[in-house]
Amino acid sequence: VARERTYIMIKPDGVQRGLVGEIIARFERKGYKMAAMKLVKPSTEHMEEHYADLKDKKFFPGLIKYMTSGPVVAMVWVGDGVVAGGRVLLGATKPSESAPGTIRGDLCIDVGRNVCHGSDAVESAEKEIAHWFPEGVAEWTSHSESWVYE
Ligand code: DAT
Ligand code: MG
Repeated sequence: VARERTYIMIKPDGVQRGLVGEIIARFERKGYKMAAMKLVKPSTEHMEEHYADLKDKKFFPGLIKYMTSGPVVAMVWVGDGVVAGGRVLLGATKPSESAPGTIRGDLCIDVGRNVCHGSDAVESAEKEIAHWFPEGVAEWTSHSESWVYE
């Protein structure tokens, strides 16, 4: 399994509901390494670009309105297989289908308020990281490295 980076974003409902620490804690305790984090209130244009693949969906206008309704926490996490592994921590898109124990399964009810985003592939992750962190991300070695990986 290759070392990867993924883009994780706590959505405005996650910030408003005080779930920032809870969500970050789940990525930390899994063993993933944080490489970037910032609180931002994104513009409509910036969010439309992030979700460009969904622009023809009927829920797109509502999605953009929701996602620009308050600040989000933008993050980059690093680890072996972190793109798929991050999606496992998130759970299924629809909270009604997300397993208990996952972020969405435990913390939300409505697909239109599903608290957290995670990239769906290595390629989209790299695109999203460039979109949200044009300034680049931190390079650092975690002291846990040899305790998380063989
Ligand atoms: P995911 O966020 O799991 O990658 P996605 O990329 O298909 O899912 O959709 C992006 C977001 O759009 C999703 O987190 C919530 C919203 N969304 C998806 N399907 C929806 C639907 N049927 N009704 C309302 N919002 C929806
Ligand atoms: Mg998606």
